[in-house]
Amino acid sequence: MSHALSAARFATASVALIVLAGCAHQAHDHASMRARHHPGMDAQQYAAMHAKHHGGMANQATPTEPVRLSASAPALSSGYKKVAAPADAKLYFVNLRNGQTVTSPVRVIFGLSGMGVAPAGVEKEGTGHHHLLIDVAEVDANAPLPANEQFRHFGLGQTETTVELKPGTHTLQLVLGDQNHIPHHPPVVSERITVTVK
Ligand SMILES: [Cu+2]
Repeated sequence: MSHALSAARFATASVALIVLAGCAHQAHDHASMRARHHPGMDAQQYAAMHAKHHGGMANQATPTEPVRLSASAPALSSGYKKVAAPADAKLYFVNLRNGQTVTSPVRVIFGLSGMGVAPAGVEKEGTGHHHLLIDVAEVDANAPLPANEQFRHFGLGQTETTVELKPGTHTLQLVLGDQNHIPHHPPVVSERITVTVK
């Protein structure tokens, strides 16, 4: 079916219809749809309208319960002063989202903005290294992150990895650690997501 033709014929009256028709596509390109059907609309307006018409289609996944993270203290009981993190620091999964179905081995790409990545052992303000938490429900924000199968360290400054996961559901989360693997103050953590391994 031609969207361009129907758009021309029915003009504004069929805007809702066209948007709903767009939903039928597995992957529709928002930018080109917007340009074709709503040339006067900017990306933000289009996103708002699109979200309204989809009515939750875009994200049907049940939210994942956040990790239980202890309140961060500026220093550890040993007197160790934590490395400060800017308030706008953001840690996120580049290629995974909550509710996604994946196949093992799972490639995980780490995203960080507002801070830099430095290897463990390197003391440099505004930096840290990645940790991937697998099926972890609780994190002590005032201690070095454990190093085991559930707490994976990327002390060379790696920004992606591939993990073997058994079939079923698993939670994934990223936590940034300083040169000594201690969470920053405030802690820099990603959303905790659930993925289903086929
Ligand atoms: Cu570490």
